[in-house]
Amino acid sequence: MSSHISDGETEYIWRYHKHEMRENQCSSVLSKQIKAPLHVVWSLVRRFDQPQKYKPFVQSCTIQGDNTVGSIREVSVKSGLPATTSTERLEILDDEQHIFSVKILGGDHRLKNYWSKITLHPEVIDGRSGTMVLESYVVDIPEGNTKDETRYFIEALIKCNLKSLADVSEKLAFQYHTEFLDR
Ligand code: A8S
Repeated sequence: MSSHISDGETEYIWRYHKHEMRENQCSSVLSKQIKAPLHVVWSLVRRFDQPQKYKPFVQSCTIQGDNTVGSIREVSVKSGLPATTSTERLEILDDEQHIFSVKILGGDHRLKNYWSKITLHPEVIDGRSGTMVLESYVVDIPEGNTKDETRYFIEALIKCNLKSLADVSEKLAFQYHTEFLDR
């Protein structure tokens, strides 16, 4: 977790990112500040059918369902990773409170019972509307691995996803802004 966690953030974490955890599981919470309005970031996060819009490791995605809770997606990841596919179900899509949650059901990878949650929170950054993203997960510690190794692996992937979410959102926000000025 980043070191500049404010009291407000701590409250959000407790409210939205409290996971029930079993003995053989681990979890953590990561945060990312994005210099783009919340609606721009949310437009990317909420698209359960298109994780490739910002996740750098996703090759393609096919969905069964209509992007509502209970829909299932089959994600193909790029080569070079210790997996090729992942089957995932949409658990929460809250357009009012900006909560998005996905559970991994299966796939040829080692993340069993992976459950993730993303929440967005409006924030003013340098006098402009920005967004604080919090992402948390809980997962089984794979046999033969330690808690620290599991955390390190997953946090590395989530950090890449959040960095890319920030880049894509900031680019989109800039485009909207210049289109508006050009009119
Ligand atoms: C996400 C988070 C994770 C995705 C992991 C942790 C994954 O897609 C990748 C490699 C794996 O070994 C597991 O929200 C899996 O994307 C990139 C295929 C699930």
